[in-house]
Amino acid sequence: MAKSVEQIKAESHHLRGHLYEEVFESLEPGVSEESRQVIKFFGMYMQDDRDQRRARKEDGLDPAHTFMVRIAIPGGRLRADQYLAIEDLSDDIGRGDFRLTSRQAIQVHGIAKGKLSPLVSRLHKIGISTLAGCGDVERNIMTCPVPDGGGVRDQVRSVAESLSKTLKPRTGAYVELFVEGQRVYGIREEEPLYGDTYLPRKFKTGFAIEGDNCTDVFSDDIGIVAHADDQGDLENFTVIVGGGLGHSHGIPKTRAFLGQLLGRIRPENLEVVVKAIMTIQRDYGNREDRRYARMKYLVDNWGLDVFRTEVEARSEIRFAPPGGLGFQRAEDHLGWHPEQRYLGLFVPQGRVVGSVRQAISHIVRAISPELCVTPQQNLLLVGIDQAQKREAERIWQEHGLKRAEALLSIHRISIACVALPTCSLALAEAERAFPELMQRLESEWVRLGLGSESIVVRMTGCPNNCVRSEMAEIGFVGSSPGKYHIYLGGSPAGTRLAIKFRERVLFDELIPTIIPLLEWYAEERRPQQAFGDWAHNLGMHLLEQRMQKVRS
Ligand code: SRM
Ligand code: SF4
Repeated sequence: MAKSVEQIKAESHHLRGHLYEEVFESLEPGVSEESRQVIKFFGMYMQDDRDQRRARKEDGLDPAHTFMVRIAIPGGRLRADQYLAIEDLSDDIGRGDFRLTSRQAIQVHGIAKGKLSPLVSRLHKIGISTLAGCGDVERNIMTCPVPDGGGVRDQVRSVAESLSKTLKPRTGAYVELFVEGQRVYGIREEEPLYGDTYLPRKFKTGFAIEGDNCTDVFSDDIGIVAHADDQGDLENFTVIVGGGLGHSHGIPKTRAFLGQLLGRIRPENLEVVVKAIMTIQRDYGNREDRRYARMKYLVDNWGLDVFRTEVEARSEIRFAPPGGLGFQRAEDHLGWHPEQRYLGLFVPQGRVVGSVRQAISHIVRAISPELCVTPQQNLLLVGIDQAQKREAERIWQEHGLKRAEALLSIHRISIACVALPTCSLALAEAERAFPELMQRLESEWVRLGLGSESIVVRMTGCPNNCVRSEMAEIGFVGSSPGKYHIYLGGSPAGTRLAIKFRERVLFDELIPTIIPLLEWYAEERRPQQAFGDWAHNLGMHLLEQRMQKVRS
Protein backbone atom coordinates (compact mmCIF):
# COMPACT_ATOMS: atom_id res chain seq x y z
CA MET A 1 0.00 0.00 0.00
CA ALA A 2 1.22 3.50 -0.80
CA LYS A 3 2.55 5.41 2.18
CA SER A 4 0.50 8.28 3.55
CA VAL A 5 2.00 11.76 3.41
CA GLU A 6 2.21 11.65 7.23
CA GLN A 7 4.26 8.47 7.07
CA ILE A 8 6.49 9.92 4.34
CA LYS A 9 7.19 13.03 6.43
CA ALA A 10 7.85 11.00 9.58
CA GLU A 11 10.34 8.74 7.82
CA SER A 12 12.06 11.51 5.88
CA HIS A 13 14.62 12.51 8.57
CA HIS A 14 13.58 16.12 8.34
CA LEU A 15 13.00 16.16 4.62
CA ARG A 16 15.95 14.15 3.39
CA GLY A 17 14.08 10.97 2.44
CA HIS A 18 15.53 9.46 -0.74
CA LEU A 19 16.12 12.82 -2.38
CA TYR A 20 19.87 12.43 -2.70
CA GLU A 21 19.57 9.12 -4.53
CA GLU A 22 16.64 10.20 -6.68
CA VAL A 23 17.68 13.75 -7.54
CA PHE A 24 21.43 13.36 -7.83
CA GLU A 25 22.09 9.73 -8.67
CA SER A 26 19.13 8.50 -10.69
CA LEU A 27 19.02 9.21 -14.43
CA GLU A 28 15.20 9.24 -14.52
CA PRO A 29 13.75 12.70 -15.34
CA GLY A 30 11.36 12.51 -12.38
CA VAL A 31 11.28 11.22 -8.81
CA SER A 32 9.11 8.68 -6.96
CA GLU A 33 5.75 9.64 -5.43
CA GLU A 34 7.38 9.62 -2.02
CA SER A 35 10.11 12.05 -3.06
CA ARG A 36 7.56 14.15 -4.90
CA GLN A 37 5.93 14.86 -1.52
CA VAL A 38 9.22 15.59 0.23
CA ILE A 39 10.66 17.83 -2.47
CA LYS A 40 7.61 20.09 -2.29
CA PHE A 41 8.91 21.44 1.02
CA PHE A 42 11.78 22.91 -0.99
CA GLY A 43 9.39 24.75 -3.30
CA MET A 44 9.70 22.18 -6.09
CA TYR A 45 6.77 20.51 -7.86
CA MET A 46 7.19 17.65 -10.29
CA GLN A 47 5.00 18.34 -13.32
CA ASP A 48 4.51 17.35 -16.93
CA ASP A 49 3.16 19.31 -19.89
CA ARG A 50 -0.48 18.25 -20.06
CA ASP A 51 -0.77 19.42 -23.67
CA GLN A 52 1.68 16.67 -24.58
CA ARG A 53 0.43 13.98 -22.22
CA ARG A 54 -1.96 12.16 -24.53
CA ALA A 55 0.34 12.17 -27.56
CA ARG A 56 3.21 10.84 -25.47
CA LYS A 57 1.00 8.12 -24.07
CA GLU A 58 -0.14 7.14 -27.56
CA ASP A 59 3.51 6.95 -28.57
CA GLY A 60 4.19 4.70 -25.59
CA LEU A 61 6.26 7.39 -23.83
CA ASP A 62 6.27 8.30 -20.13
CA PRO A 63 5.24 11.83 -19.18
CA ALA A 64 8.09 14.31 -19.81
CA HIS A 65 8.72 15.33 -16.20
CA THR A 66 10.17 18.69 -15.29
CA PHE A 67 9.88 20.77 -12.13
CA MET A 68 8.19 24.02 -11.27
CA VAL A 69 10.18 25.94 -8.69
CA ARG A 70 8.51 28.48 -6.42
CA ILE A 71 10.77 31.16 -5.02
CA ALA A 72 9.41 32.40 -1.70
CA ILE A 73 9.68 36.18 -1.40
CA PRO A 74 8.12 37.46 1.84
CA GLY A 75 5.92 40.43 1.01
CA GLY A 76 7.05 40.12 -2.62
CA ARG A 77 9.98 42.54 -2.20
CA LEU A 78 13.24 41.94 -4.06
CA ARG A 79 16.30 43.88 -5.18
CA ALA A 80 17.09 44.65 -8.81
CA ASP A 81 20.06 42.24 -8.83
CA GLN A 82 17.86 39.46 -7.43
CA TYR A 83 15.25 40.08 -10.09
CA LEU A 84 17.86 40.02 -12.83
CA ALA A 85 19.34 36.82 -11.43
CA ILE A 86 15.92 35.13 -11.64
CA GLU A 87 15.64 36.37 -15.20
CA ASP A 88 19.06 34.89 -16.05
CA LEU A 89 18.15 31.62 -14.35
CA SER A 90 14.96 31.32 -16.33
CA ASP A 91 17.06 31.68 -19.50
CA ASP A 92 19.90 29.38 -18.53
CA ILE A 93 17.93 26.73 -16.68
CA GLY A 94 14.22 27.21 -17.44
CA ARG A 95 12.23 28.16 -20.51
CA GLY A 96 12.97 31.86 -20.53
CA ASP A 97 9.80 32.93 -18.76
CA PHE A 98 8.48 33.05 -15.20
CA ARG A 99 5.37 34.00 -13.27
CA LEU A 100 4.45 36.40 -10.52
CA THR A 101 2.04 34.57 -8.22
CA SER A 102 -1.08 35.54 -6.31
CA ARG A 103 0.94 35.22 -3.05
CA GLN A 104 3.73 37.56 -4.16
CA ALA A 105 6.14 34.75 -5.03
CA ILE A 106 7.83 33.89 -8.34
CA GLN A 107 7.46 30.58 -10.16
CA VAL A 108 9.82 29.23 -12.79
CA HIS A 109 8.47 26.27 -14.77
CA GLY A 110 10.14 23.61 -16.86
CA ILE A 111 13.31 22.97 -14.81
CA ALA A 112 15.03 19.66 -15.53
CA LYS A 113 15.77 17.63 -12.39
CA GLY A 114 19.52 17.95 -12.87
CA LYS A 115 19.23 21.75 -12.85
CA LEU A 116 17.46 22.05 -9.49
CA SER A 117 20.66 22.19 -7.52
CA PRO A 118 22.39 24.79 -9.77
CA LEU A 119 19.24 26.90 -9.57
CA VAL A 120 19.06 26.77 -5.77
CA SER A 121 22.81 27.44 -5.44
CA ARG A 122 22.59 30.54 -7.60
CA LEU A 123 19.58 31.83 -5.67
CA HIS A 124 21.32 31.06 -2.38
CA LYS A 125 24.27 33.25 -3.37
CA ILE A 126 21.99 36.26 -3.78
CA GLY A 127 20.07 35.62 -0.57
CA ILE A 128 16.83 34.14 -1.85
CA SER A 129 15.38 30.72 -1.40
CA THR A 130 12.76 28.25 -2.52
CA LEU A 131 12.60 26.63 0.94
CA ALA A 132 8.97 26.38 2.13
CA GLY A 133 7.64 27.66 -1.18
CA CYS A 134 5.34 24.64 -0.84
CA GLY A 135 4.85 21.81 1.67
CA ASP A 136 3.09 21.43 5.02
CA VAL A 137 4.71 24.51 6.54
CA GLU A 138 4.22 28.26 6.63
CA ARG A 139 4.06 29.49 3.02
CA ASN A 140 5.08 32.82 1.54
CA ILE A 141 3.88 35.51 3.93
CA MET A 142 1.96 38.28 2.23
CA THR A 143 1.86 41.96 3.01
CA CYS A 144 0.76 45.13 1.24
CA PRO A 145 3.39 45.86 -1.45
CA VAL A 146 3.23 49.65 -1.09
CA PRO A 147 6.23 51.51 0.40
CA ASP A 148 5.34 54.40 2.72
CA GLY A 149 8.56 55.99 3.84
CA GLY A 150 8.86 54.18 7.17
CA GLY A 151 5.12 54.37 7.96
CA VAL A 152 2.84 51.55 9.02
CA ARG A 153 3.17 49.66 5.74
CA ASP A 154 6.96 49.57 5.92
CA GLN A 155 6.83 48.68 9.61
CA VAL A 156 4.48 45.80 8.85
CA ARG A 157 6.76 44.65 6.03
CA SER A 158 9.67 44.29 8.43
CA VAL A 159 7.44 42.42 10.91
CA ALA A 160 6.38 40.09 8.07
CA GLU A 161 9.97 39.52 6.94
CA SER A 162 11.15 38.74 10.43
CA LEU A 163 8.16 36.44 11.10
CA SER A 164 8.89 34.66 7.85
CA LYS A 165 12.47 33.93 9.00
CA THR A 166 11.25 32.71 12.38
CA LEU A 167 8.75 30.32 10.83
CA LYS A 168 11.05 28.71 8.26
CA PRO A 169 11.76 25.02 8.83
CA ARG A 170 15.11 24.54 10.57
CA THR A 171 16.15 21.42 8.65
CA GLY A 172 19.61 21.58 7.10
CA ALA A 173 18.47 19.29 4.30
CA TYR A 174 17.80 22.13 1.84
CA VAL A 175 21.31 23.59 1.93
CA GLU A 176 22.94 20.20 2.36
CA LEU A 177 21.26 18.70 -0.69
CA PHE A 178 20.64 21.54 -3.07
CA VAL A 179 23.49 23.94 -2.29
CA GLU A 180 26.25 21.59 -1.17
CA GLY A 181 25.09 18.61 -3.26
CA GLN A 182 25.65 16.06 -0.50
CA ARG A 183 23.69 13.98 1.92
CA VAL A 184 24.72 13.94 5.54
CA TYR A 185 23.73 10.63 7.11
CA GLY A 186 22.64 10.00 10.69
CA ILE A 187 22.10 13.67 11.43
CA ARG A 188 20.38 14.65 14.67
CA GLU A 189 18.47 17.87 14.45
CA GLU A 190 15.26 19.33 15.73
CA GLU A 191 12.35 21.21 14.28
CA PRO A 192 11.31 23.09 17.43
CA LEU A 193 8.17 24.56 15.89
CA TYR A 194 7.13 21.89 13.42
CA GLY A 195 8.28 18.63 14.97
CA ASP A 196 9.11 15.56 12.90
CA THR A 197 5.90 15.51 10.87
CA TYR A 198 5.56 19.23 10.23
CA LEU A 199 2.02 20.59 9.98
CA PRO A 200 -0.95 18.50 8.82
CA ARG A 201 -1.23 20.69 5.71
CA LYS A 202 -0.02 23.90 4.07
CA PHE A 203 -0.30 26.98 6.27
CA LYS A 204 -0.75 30.58 5.12
CA THR A 205 -0.35 33.91 6.85
CA GLY A 206 -1.06 37.31 5.37
CA PHE A 207 -0.93 40.91 6.65
CA ALA A 208 -3.20 43.77 5.59
CA ILE A 209 -3.39 47.37 6.65
CA GLU A 210 -6.64 48.71 8.12
CA GLY A 211 -8.69 50.07 5.21
CA ASP A 212 -6.92 48.18 2.40
CA ASN A 213 -7.39 44.45 2.02
CA CYS A 214 -5.19 44.05 -1.06
CA THR A 215 -3.85 40.77 0.34
CA ASP A 216 -7.26 39.12 0.92
CA VAL A 217 -6.53 38.35 4.59
CA PHE A 218 -9.82 36.53 5.12
CA SER A 219 -8.57 33.72 2.89
CA ASP A 220 -5.54 32.86 5.05
CA ASP A 221 -5.10 30.43 7.94
CA ILE A 222 -3.95 33.50 9.87
CA GLY A 223 -4.86 36.98 8.67
CA ILE A 224 -3.29 39.91 10.50
CA VAL A 225 -4.61 43.44 10.10
CA ALA A 226 -2.39 46.31 11.24
CA HIS A 227 -3.86 49.38 12.93
CA ALA A 228 -1.88 52.62 13.06
CA ASP A 229 -1.91 55.28 15.80
CA ASP A 230 -2.46 59.00 15.21
CA GLN A 231 1.16 59.43 14.10
CA GLY A 232 0.74 56.71 11.47
CA ASP A 233 2.88 54.19 13.38
CA LEU A 234 1.98 50.58 13.97
CA GLU A 235 -0.16 50.34 17.11
CA ASN A 236 -1.69 46.89 17.22
CA PHE A 237 -2.93 43.95 15.16
CA THR A 238 -6.31 42.30 14.74
CA VAL A 239 -5.82 38.58 14.27
CA ILE A 240 -8.12 36.55 12.02
CA VAL A 241 -8.09 32.74 11.89
CA GLY A 242 -9.49 29.86 9.90
CA GLY A 243 -9.75 31.20 6.35
CA GLY A 244 -9.05 29.00 3.34
CA LEU A 245 -10.71 28.65 -0.02
CA GLY A 246 -9.80 25.30 -1.60
CA HIS A 247 -12.47 22.61 -1.88
CA SER A 248 -13.42 19.75 -4.17
CA HIS A 249 -16.42 19.66 -6.49
CA GLY A 250 -18.83 16.97 -5.34
CA ILE A 251 -17.33 16.54 -1.85
CA PRO A 252 -19.77 18.71 0.10
CA LYS A 253 -17.94 18.68 3.43
CA THR A 254 -14.98 20.41 1.81
CA ARG A 255 -15.67 24.10 1.45
CA ALA A 256 -14.33 27.62 1.37
CA PHE A 257 -14.19 29.46 4.67
CA LEU A 258 -13.77 33.10 5.50
CA GLY A 259 -11.43 33.79 8.42
CA GLN A 260 -13.00 34.86 11.72
CA LEU A 261 -11.91 37.68 14.03
CA LEU A 262 -9.99 36.33 17.01
CA GLY A 263 -9.13 39.65 18.62
CA ARG A 264 -6.53 42.37 18.95
CA ILE A 265 -2.97 42.15 20.28
CA ARG A 266 0.10 44.33 20.73
CA PRO A 267 2.77 43.99 18.00
CA GLU A 268 5.36 42.61 20.46
CA ASN A 269 3.02 39.66 21.14
CA LEU A 270 2.52 38.69 17.53
CA GLU A 271 5.20 36.03 17.28
CA VAL A 272 4.09 34.14 20.36
CA VAL A 273 0.45 34.27 19.24
CA VAL A 274 1.24 33.07 15.71
CA LYS A 275 3.32 30.21 17.11
CA ALA A 276 0.52 29.28 19.51
CA ILE A 277 -1.96 29.13 16.63
CA MET A 278 0.40 27.08 14.48
CA THR A 279 1.15 24.60 17.23
CA ILE A 280 -2.58 24.12 17.87
CA GLN A 281 -2.97 23.20 14.22
CA ARG A 282 0.16 21.02 14.47
CA ASP A 283 -1.21 19.15 17.49
CA TYR A 284 -4.93 18.97 16.69
CA GLY A 285 -5.25 19.41 12.91
CA ASN A 286 -6.59 16.41 10.99
CA ARG A 287 -3.75 14.07 10.01
CA GLU A 288 -6.06 11.26 8.82
CA ASP A 289 -7.51 12.86 5.73
CA ARG A 290 -5.67 15.64 3.87
CA ARG A 291 -8.92 16.90 2.40
CA TYR A 292 -9.95 18.12 5.87
CA ALA A 293 -6.50 18.93 7.22
CA ARG A 294 -6.42 22.72 6.80
CA MET A 295 -6.83 24.69 10.01
CA LYS A 296 -10.16 26.10 8.80
CA TYR A 297 -11.80 22.75 9.58
CA LEU A 298 -10.31 22.71 13.08
CA VAL A 299 -11.53 26.25 13.81
CA ASP A 300 -14.94 25.32 12.46
CA ASN A 301 -15.12 22.12 14.53
CA TRP A 302 -14.01 23.71 17.77
CA GLY A 303 -15.81 27.02 17.32
CA LEU A 304 -14.02 30.37 17.61
CA ASP A 305 -14.38 30.75 21.39
CA VAL A 306 -12.79 27.40 22.21
CA PHE A 307 -10.04 28.10 19.69
CA ARG A 308 -9.36 31.52 21.22
CA THR A 309 -9.22 30.06 24.73
CA GLU A 310 -6.57 27.58 23.61
CA VAL A 311 -4.53 30.29 21.86
CA GLU A 312 -4.68 32.42 25.00
CA ALA A 313 -3.63 29.48 27.16
CA ARG A 314 -0.65 28.63 24.96
CA SER A 315 0.52 32.17 24.36
CA GLU A 316 -0.38 33.57 27.78
CA ILE A 317 -1.72 36.60 25.93
CA ARG A 318 -5.30 37.80 26.26
CA PHE A 319 -7.00 39.19 23.19
CA ALA A 320 -8.70 42.58 23.25
CA PRO A 321 -11.84 42.93 21.09
CA PRO A 322 -10.92 43.20 17.37
CA GLY A 323 -10.39 46.66 15.89
CA GLY A 324 -12.53 48.05 13.06
CA LEU A 325 -11.02 46.88 9.79
CA GLY A 326 -12.48 49.64 7.61
CA PHE A 327 -12.01 47.61 4.43
CA GLN A 328 -13.69 49.48 1.59
CA ARG A 329 -11.93 47.87 -1.33
CA ALA A 330 -8.75 46.04 -2.27
CA GLU A 331 -6.42 48.43 -4.05
CA ASP A 332 -4.46 47.24 -7.11
CA HIS A 333 -1.70 49.79 -6.32
CA LEU A 334 -0.92 50.27 -10.02
CA GLY A 335 0.17 53.47 -11.76
CA TRP A 336 2.34 56.33 -10.51
CA HIS A 337 2.26 57.36 -6.85
CA PRO A 338 4.53 60.40 -6.50
CA GLU A 339 4.34 60.75 -2.70
CA GLN A 340 5.29 57.15 -2.06
CA ARG A 341 7.59 57.09 -5.08
CA TYR A 342 6.50 53.92 -6.75
CA LEU A 343 5.14 52.91 -10.15
CA GLY A 344 2.87 49.88 -10.52
CA LEU A 345 3.08 47.97 -13.82
CA PHE A 346 0.27 45.72 -15.00
CA VAL A 347 1.62 42.26 -15.87
CA PRO A 348 -1.10 40.25 -17.67
CA GLN A 349 -1.76 37.03 -15.72
CA GLY A 350 1.55 37.59 -13.92
CA ARG A 351 3.37 36.17 -16.93
CA VAL A 352 6.83 37.61 -17.36
CA VAL A 353 7.26 36.61 -20.97
CA GLY A 354 7.78 38.20 -24.41
CA SER A 355 7.53 41.99 -24.55
CA VAL A 356 6.59 42.26 -20.84
CA ARG A 357 9.73 40.42 -19.88
CA GLN A 358 11.90 42.48 -22.22
CA ALA A 359 10.42 45.74 -21.00
CA ILE A 360 10.88 44.91 -17.30
CA SER A 361 14.40 43.74 -18.00
CA HIS A 362 15.31 47.01 -19.75
CA ILE A 363 13.72 49.07 -17.00
CA VAL A 364 15.47 47.22 -14.19
CA ARG A 365 18.82 47.53 -15.95
CA ALA A 366 18.24 51.23 -16.69
CA ILE A 367 17.03 52.52 -13.31
CA SER A 368 17.80 49.70 -10.88
CA PRO A 369 14.68 50.01 -8.70
CA GLU A 370 13.63 47.79 -5.84
CA LEU A 371 10.75 45.60 -6.98
CA CYS A 372 7.66 44.24 -5.32
CA VAL A 373 5.30 41.53 -6.54
CA THR A 374 1.69 42.39 -5.72
CA PRO A 375 -1.03 39.97 -4.59
CA GLN A 376 -2.67 40.51 -8.00
CA GLN A 377 0.38 39.17 -9.88
CA ASN A 378 1.67 42.63 -10.85
CA LEU A 379 4.96 44.42 -10.23
CA LEU A 380 5.81 47.67 -8.44
CA LEU A 381 9.00 49.64 -9.09
CA VAL A 382 9.80 51.01 -5.67
CA GLY A 383 11.76 54.08 -4.50
CA ILE A 384 12.05 55.86 -7.85
CA ASP A 385 11.97 59.57 -8.68
CA GLN A 386 10.10 61.46 -11.43
CA ALA A 387 12.92 61.10 -13.96
CA GLN A 388 13.21 57.36 -13.35
CA LYS A 389 9.44 57.01 -13.61
CA ARG A 390 9.48 58.81 -16.96
CA GLU A 391 12.27 56.54 -18.19
CA ALA A 392 10.42 53.42 -16.99
CA GLU A 393 7.22 54.49 -18.72
CA ARG A 394 9.11 55.34 -21.88
CA ILE A 395 10.63 51.86 -22.03
CA TRP A 396 7.31 50.22 -21.13
CA GLN A 397 5.47 52.02 -23.91
CA GLU A 398 8.31 51.46 -26.38
CA HIS A 399 7.54 47.75 -26.00
CA GLY A 400 3.92 48.35 -26.99
CA LEU A 401 2.61 48.09 -23.42
CA LYS A 402 0.02 50.35 -21.85
CA ARG A 403 0.44 52.41 -18.70
CA ALA A 404 -1.88 51.17 -15.95
CA GLU A 405 -3.72 54.51 -16.04
CA ALA A 406 -4.73 53.78 -19.65
CA LEU A 407 -6.35 50.45 -18.75
CA LEU A 408 -9.92 49.90 -17.60
CA SER A 409 -10.17 49.30 -13.88
CA ILE A 410 -11.89 45.92 -14.51
CA HIS A 411 -8.83 44.91 -16.55
CA ARG A 412 -6.28 45.98 -13.95
CA ILE A 413 -7.80 44.25 -10.95
CA SER A 414 -8.84 40.93 -12.51
CA ILE A 415 -6.67 37.81 -12.41
CA ALA A 416 -6.48 34.14 -13.42
CA CYS A 417 -4.50 31.18 -12.12
CA VAL A 418 -1.84 29.22 -14.00
CA ALA A 419 -3.95 26.11 -14.75
CA LEU A 420 -3.14 24.29 -18.02
CA PRO A 421 -0.78 23.07 -19.27
CA THR A 422 1.41 22.79 -16.17
CA CYS A 423 -0.96 22.46 -13.23
CA SER A 424 -1.67 18.82 -12.53
CA LEU A 425 -4.97 19.68 -10.80
CA ALA A 426 -6.51 21.89 -13.49
CA LEU A 427 -9.94 20.78 -14.70
CA ALA A 428 -10.23 23.62 -17.23
CA GLU A 429 -8.20 26.44 -18.75
CA ALA A 430 -7.71 29.67 -16.81
CA GLU A 431 -4.65 31.82 -17.62
CA ARG A 432 -4.77 30.96 -21.34
CA ALA A 433 -8.54 31.50 -21.66
CA PHE A 434 -8.73 34.62 -19.51
CA PRO A 435 -7.70 37.29 -22.06
CA GLU A 436 -10.48 36.22 -24.44
CA LEU A 437 -13.04 36.06 -21.64
CA MET A 438 -12.06 39.49 -20.36
CA GLN A 439 -12.18 40.98 -23.84
CA ARG A 440 -15.80 39.84 -24.18
CA LEU A 441 -16.71 40.96 -20.67
CA GLU A 442 -15.02 44.33 -21.03
CA SER A 443 -16.81 45.13 -24.27
CA GLU A 444 -20.18 44.46 -22.54
CA TRP A 445 -19.05 46.48 -19.52
CA VAL A 446 -18.22 49.45 -21.75
CA ARG A 447 -21.39 49.04 -23.86
CA LEU A 448 -23.42 49.38 -20.65
CA GLY A 449 -21.66 52.60 -19.72
CA LEU A 450 -19.74 50.98 -16.87
CA GLY A 451 -16.25 51.52 -18.29
CA SER A 452 -15.10 53.75 -15.45
CA GLU A 453 -16.40 51.38 -12.75
CA SER A 454 -14.31 48.70 -11.12
CA ILE A 455 -15.27 45.05 -10.68
CA VAL A 456 -13.15 42.16 -9.46
CA VAL A 457 -13.29 39.19 -11.85
CA ARG A 458 -11.21 36.07 -11.23
CA MET A 459 -10.85 32.74 -12.97
CA THR A 460 -9.39 29.44 -11.80
CA GLY A 461 -9.07 26.10 -13.53
CA CYS A 462 -10.45 24.23 -10.49
CA PRO A 463 -12.01 24.90 -7.08
CA ASN A 464 -8.66 25.11 -5.32
CA ASN A 465 -9.13 28.82 -5.81
CA CYS A 466 -5.51 29.77 -6.37
CA VAL A 467 -6.45 33.33 -7.30
CA ARG A 468 -9.20 33.45 -4.68
CA SER A 469 -12.02 33.35 -7.28
CA GLU A 470 -14.70 32.60 -4.75
CA MET A 471 -14.05 35.94 -3.08
CA ALA A 472 -14.42 37.86 -6.36
CA GLU A 473 -17.43 39.85 -7.46
CA ILE A 474 -17.61 37.44 -10.40
CA GLY A 475 -15.67 34.19 -10.13
CA PHE A 476 -15.32 31.57 -12.87
CA VAL A 477 -14.22 28.23 -11.45
CA GLY A 478 -13.29 25.34 -13.77
CA SER A 479 -15.47 22.25 -13.35
CA SER A 480 -14.42 20.11 -16.35
CA PRO A 481 -12.72 20.77 -19.68
CA GLY A 482 -14.30 23.88 -21.24
CA LYS A 483 -16.85 24.31 -18.41
CA TYR A 484 -17.06 26.56 -15.37
CA HIS A 485 -19.19 27.27 -12.32
CA ILE A 486 -20.09 30.94 -11.99
CA TYR A 487 -19.84 32.55 -8.54
CA LEU A 488 -21.31 35.97 -7.77
CA GLY A 489 -21.45 38.47 -4.97
CA GLY A 490 -18.03 38.59 -3.36
CA SER A 491 -17.22 42.07 -2.12
CA PRO A 492 -14.67 44.41 -3.73
CA ALA A 493 -12.97 44.57 -0.32
CA GLY A 494 -12.54 40.79 -0.06
CA THR A 495 -14.72 40.52 3.04
CA ARG A 496 -17.33 38.08 1.77
CA LEU A 497 -17.49 34.74 -0.03
CA ALA A 498 -19.23 34.68 -3.40
CA ILE A 499 -22.12 32.26 -3.93
CA LYS A 500 -22.48 29.71 -6.69
CA PHE A 501 -24.92 31.02 -9.30
CA ARG A 502 -24.58 28.57 -12.19
CA GLU A 503 -22.92 25.20 -12.69
CA ARG A 504 -20.99 23.73 -15.62
CA VAL A 505 -21.44 26.62 -18.08
CA LEU A 506 -19.59 26.28 -21.38
CA PHE A 507 -16.81 28.83 -21.88
CA ASP A 508 -18.63 30.47 -24.80
CA GLU A 509 -21.79 30.80 -22.70
CA LEU A 510 -20.15 32.46 -19.70
CA ILE A 511 -20.57 36.06 -20.79
CA PRO A 512 -24.01 35.59 -22.43
CA THR A 513 -25.16 34.00 -19.14
CA ILE A 514 -24.25 37.02 -17.08
CA ILE A 515 -25.22 39.76 -19.57
CA PRO A 516 -28.76 40.16 -18.13
CA LEU A 517 -27.22 40.63 -14.68
CA LEU A 518 -24.84 43.28 -15.96
CA GLU A 519 -27.76 45.06 -17.63
CA TRP A 520 -29.85 45.07 -14.46
CA TYR A 521 -26.89 46.25 -12.46
CA ALA A 522 -26.24 49.10 -14.92
CA GLU A 523 -29.88 50.23 -14.56
CA GLU A 524 -30.47 49.71 -10.86
CA ARG A 525 -27.24 50.32 -9.01
CA ARG A 526 -27.02 53.01 -6.41
CA PRO A 527 -24.20 55.55 -6.77
CA GLN A 528 -20.86 53.88 -5.86
CA GLN A 529 -22.55 50.50 -5.38
CA ALA A 530 -20.23 47.72 -6.56
CA PHE A 531 -21.55 44.87 -8.71
CA GLY A 532 -20.71 42.31 -6.01
CA ASP A 533 -22.62 44.26 -3.36
CA TRP A 534 -25.59 44.70 -5.69
CA ALA A 535 -25.70 40.97 -6.51
CA HIS A 536 -25.26 40.02 -2.85
CA ASN A 537 -28.03 42.37 -1.70
CA LEU A 538 -30.48 40.96 -4.23
CA GLY A 539 -29.51 37.41 -3.39
CA MET A 540 -29.15 34.39 -5.65
CA HIS A 541 -32.80 33.44 -5.27
CA LEU A 542 -34.11 36.72 -6.65
CA LEU A 543 -31.50 36.80 -9.39
CA GLU A 544 -32.54 33.30 -10.38
CA GLN A 545 -36.22 34.26 -10.49
CA ARG A 546 -35.41 37.17 -12.75
CA MET A 547 -33.32 34.96 -15.00
CA GLN A 548 -36.23 32.55 -15.35
CA LYS A 549 -38.52 35.39 -16.40
CA VAL A 550 -36.01 36.39 -19.06
CA ARG A 551 -35.89 32.82 -20.35
CA SER A 552 -39.66 32.43 -20.47
FE1 SRM B 1 -2.46 27.11 -5.28
C1 SRM B 1 -2.15 23.75 -5.45
C2 SRM B 1 -0.67 27.48 -8.08
C3 SRM B 1 -2.13 30.39 -4.58
C4 SRM B 1 -5.03 26.86 -3.05
N1 SRM B 1 -1.52 25.82 -6.51
C5 SRM B 1 -1.48 24.47 -6.39
C6 SRM B 1 -0.52 23.85 -7.41
C7 SRM B 1 0.81 23.75 -6.76
C8 SRM B 1 -0.98 22.53 -8.05
C9 SRM B 1 -0.47 21.24 -7.47
O1 SRM B 1 -0.61 21.01 -6.26
O2 SRM B 1 0.04 20.44 -8.25
C10 SRM B 1 -0.55 24.97 -8.49
C11 SRM B 1 0.69 25.05 -9.37
C12 SRM B 1 0.30 25.41 -10.78
C13 SRM B 1 1.45 25.64 -11.67
O3 SRM B 1 1.64 24.88 -12.63
O4 SRM B 1 2.17 26.61 -11.47
C14 SRM B 1 -0.91 26.18 -7.66
N2 SRM B 1 -1.46 28.62 -6.11
C15 SRM B 1 -0.85 28.60 -7.32
C16 SRM B 1 -0.43 29.98 -7.76
C17 SRM B 1 0.87 30.00 -8.57
C18 SRM B 1 -1.57 30.61 -8.56
C19 SRM B 1 -1.23 31.80 -9.42
O5 SRM B 1 -1.57 31.72 -10.60
O6 SRM B 1 -0.68 32.77 -8.94
C20 SRM B 1 -0.36 30.67 -6.39
C21 SRM B 1 1.00 30.52 -5.75
C22 SRM B 1 1.02 30.94 -4.34
C23 SRM B 1 2.39 31.16 -3.76
O7 SRM B 1 3.15 31.94 -4.34
O8 SRM B 1 2.67 30.59 -2.71
C24 SRM B 1 -1.39 29.85 -5.61
N3 SRM B 1 -3.36 28.39 -3.98
C25 SRM B 1 -3.16 29.74 -3.94
C26 SRM B 1 -4.20 30.36 -3.17
C27 SRM B 1 -4.37 31.85 -2.94
C28 SRM B 1 -3.63 32.31 -1.74
O9 SRM B 1 -2.90 31.55 -1.09
O10 SRM B 1 -3.78 33.49 -1.42
C29 SRM B 1 -5.06 29.35 -2.75
C30 SRM B 1 -6.39 29.54 -1.97
C31 SRM B 1 -6.20 29.84 -0.55
C32 SRM B 1 -6.08 28.58 0.24
O11 SRM B 1 -4.97 28.07 0.37
O12 SRM B 1 -7.11 28.09 0.70
C33 SRM B 1 -4.50 28.12 -3.25
N4 SRM B 1 -3.40 25.57 -4.36
C34 SRM B 1 -4.46 25.69 -3.51
C35 SRM B 1 -4.92 24.36 -3.17
C36 SRM B 1 -6.11 24.03 -2.25
C37 SRM B 1 -5.69 23.93 -0.84
C38 SRM B 1 -6.82 23.44 0.03
O13 SRM B 1 -6.86 23.80 1.20
O14 SRM B 1 -7.65 22.66 -0.42
C39 SRM B 1 -4.09 23.45 -3.87
C40 SRM B 1 -4.17 21.91 -3.84
C41 SRM B 1 -3.64 21.32 -2.59
O15 SRM B 1 -3.00 21.95 -1.77
O16 SRM B 1 -3.88 20.12 -2.44
C42 SRM B 1 -3.15 24.25 -4.62
FE1 SF4 C 1 -4.15 24.64 -10.63
FE2 SF4 C 1 -6.60 24.75 -9.65
FE3 SF4 C 1 -4.69 26.22 -8.58
FE4 SF4 C 1 -5.60 26.86 -10.94
S1 SF4 C 1 -6.81 26.85 -9.06
S2 SF4 C 1 -3.44 26.73 -10.38
S3 SF4 C 1 -6.06 24.89 -11.81
S4 SF4 C 1 -4.75 24.04 -8.55
